[in-house]
Amino acid sequence: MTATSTPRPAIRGWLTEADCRIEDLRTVVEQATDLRDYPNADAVERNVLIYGPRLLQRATTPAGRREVQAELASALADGPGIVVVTGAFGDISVVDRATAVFDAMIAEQRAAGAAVGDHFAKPGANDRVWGALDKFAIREPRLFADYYANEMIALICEAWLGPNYQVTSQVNVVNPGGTAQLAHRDYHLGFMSAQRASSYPTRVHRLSPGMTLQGAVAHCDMPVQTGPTMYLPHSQKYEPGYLAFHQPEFTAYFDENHAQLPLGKGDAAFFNPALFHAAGTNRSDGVRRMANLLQVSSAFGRAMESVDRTAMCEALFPVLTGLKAAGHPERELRSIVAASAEGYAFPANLDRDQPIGGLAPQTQAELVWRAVQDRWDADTFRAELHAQAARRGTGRAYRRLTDDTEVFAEPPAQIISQRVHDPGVVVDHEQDRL
Ligand SMILES: O=C(O)CCC(=O)C(=O)O
Ligand SMILES: [Fe+2]
Repeated sequence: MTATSTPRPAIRGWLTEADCRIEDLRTVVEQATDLRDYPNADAVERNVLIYGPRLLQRATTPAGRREVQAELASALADGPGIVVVTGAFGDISVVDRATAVFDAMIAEQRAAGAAVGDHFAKPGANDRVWGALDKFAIREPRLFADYYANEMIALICEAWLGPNYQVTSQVNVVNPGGTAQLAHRDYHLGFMSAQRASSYPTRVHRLSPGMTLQGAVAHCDMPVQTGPTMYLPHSQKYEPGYLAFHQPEFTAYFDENHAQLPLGKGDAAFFNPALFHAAGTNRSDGVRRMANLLQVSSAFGRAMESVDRTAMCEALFPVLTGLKAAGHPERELRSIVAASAEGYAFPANLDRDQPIGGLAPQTQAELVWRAVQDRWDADTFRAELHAQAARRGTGRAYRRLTDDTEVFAEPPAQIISQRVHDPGVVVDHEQDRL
């Protein structure tokens, strides 16, 4: 792989809509992706890099893992901005069973008459499950664990975002007859009007794509007539793109020049959120085109969706202890924890959660991991988990959570030591319950 060291042009304060020129986009995107720059890729199709299970074999040593991660990150930043991973899910039955769970959620949404809105599609074109990460974990923790034990997801999330990334998931079903979305970029700056995006300085336009990674897992075979996602390779490098994608001239260019690759069930695509893309039109005869969209956020960023990670950890704990007892590989267990627990210590309430003996308070993921390793019983884990969540909360949330008698039934060591740090906060409860 050739390292590109071309200096980027100096950052000019703010972008305006007048900076959006179609010739500049053409210069950026009308280039060929060269397979020789990506030694771990299997092919280039329509300018998109195709990887396969060989990637994981190469990643079994720490040095090999870093090598493939560096290649993936380079493909996402400086290359086409999109990689397809064939066979990302080796066990298709896991995908099928997850599909059944998502279908049940959609049926319930419909039965409840919930109007599930969408951002880039016409009303009725598709079915959407927002917040599908915690809904899935709480409903089917064992299956969730099988799904998110996936090492390919962990490999690429870590490649782009580093550790402690925050997974969120939104299921998107394009129904037969559903028409294509408009070309767009994704969260953060893609989820606002051009006018609003132009109020953020240029350096923030460069920052936004580094804060999330987009993924899509195919839950059915997706030949082109079913409307797999359309992409404009290399478009993530077009600087005014967050303003440009709203303009009809750019939409027209996308419509004429996009790549649309068929996917097999269990394949996945991962792309830079600044890549121009859109769900396709479903011209099939009855295939409900389902993708599980993974929007994964940096530990340092704000994710688009709020996720009840405490409830997820509670639901997943017995599953994790069971898998550990059955001798499951540690890397898979770590992938499950990474996809569910909060991995970052901040924002913290440092009055209550003082990082004594370190730089940061214990994270939720560290707590889960310790509990699994040390075989805590479920009650102890639950009490510690909620006590930690309460400490992170605001004063009012802390009081509300600690009012829960169950949390206080067996006060764990950390709650007691917490009183030493900040006795005032819970003194009433101490009298009542201890
Ligand atoms: O479902 C797809 O193919 C992509 C959907 C998408 O890009 C979005 O909803 O932001
Ligand atoms: Fe999108």
